[in-house]
Amino acid sequence: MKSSLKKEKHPMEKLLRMDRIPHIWCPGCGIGNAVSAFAEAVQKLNYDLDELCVVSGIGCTGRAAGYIKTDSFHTTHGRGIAYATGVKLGNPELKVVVISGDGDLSAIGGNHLIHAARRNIDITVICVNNFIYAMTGGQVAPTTPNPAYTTTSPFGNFEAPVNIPRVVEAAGAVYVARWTALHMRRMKESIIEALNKPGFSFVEVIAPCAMYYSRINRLGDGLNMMKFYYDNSVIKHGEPTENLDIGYQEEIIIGKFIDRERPTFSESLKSWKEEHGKGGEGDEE
Ligand SMILES: Cc1ncc(C[n+]2csc(CCOP(=O)(O)OP(=O)(O)O)c2C)c(N)n1
Ligand code: SF4
Repeated sequence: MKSSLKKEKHPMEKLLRMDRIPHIWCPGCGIGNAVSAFAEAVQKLNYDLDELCVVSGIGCTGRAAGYIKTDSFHTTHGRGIAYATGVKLGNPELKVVVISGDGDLSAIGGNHLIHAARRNIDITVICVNNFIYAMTGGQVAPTTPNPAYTTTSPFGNFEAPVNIPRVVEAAGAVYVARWTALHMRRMKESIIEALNKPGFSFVEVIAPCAMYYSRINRLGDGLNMMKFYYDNSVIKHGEPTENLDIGYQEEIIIGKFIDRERPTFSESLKSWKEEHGKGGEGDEE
């Protein structure tokens, strides 16, 4: 007997590598929301997919590049931004986006994060911050609040957590925003703004790791955590980034904090060349 079930098309089929679905992410994980918001932003902007490149490092979030149907790179741990910089300089016409985790971007990749923002490389970084190294079993991360429990902080974390928006602002990012994984519409709009912004743009997404962070801290399932983050966040556009520290189960300030102009790396390079010639002052041409 023929099945009467109609095979429904996935609404994002054009943007996702459907042959890789089902994805690896746990039920209740917040990474999918960030990827959905990104896909919706790309759909809304109507990009030609040949003009877009997505780069990720390693980690659960780092798998994002593998599911998006553009040219993409799943790179080494912490090196997504370095690869993205290379891609952008090799083909300045491309829109280059990095989607990766807080550990990947702010720990092992922290140096690249700072210097890409300083140079104002024209890329957009979407950082899924779940306060933990999830893929490797829930170790403490630079973002872990005090005194959260992790597999490597069994008595609670006492190290001062990094405030990533503050770091990227101080380094020179031209666009900095933060949302929670349930702020789907605002997250999408923010990603659109970031993609449209010439220079280094950064969107942080506060998301649950339902598997490790929530279990060891007895915070319920992923949906409980997402709802908690949503209900306990307050939108404060333009808030100074020094006020954006995140405490353990405390209020989270979200919004658009930085939207400013600086010459991009390519613009600076072009004007330098115009002023100094091909090889700078010592050029003997
Ligand atoms: C050079 C190197 N060091 C360590 C690892 C192990 N490793 C893989 S993913 C990861 C952390 C990922 O954490 P995060 O970026 O926060 O991503 P999440 O899994 O939480 O999304 C680590 C330490 C690695 N793959 N390569
Ligand atoms: S381990 Fe955590 S971060 Fe990784 S897919 Fe599962 S819920 Fe998401």
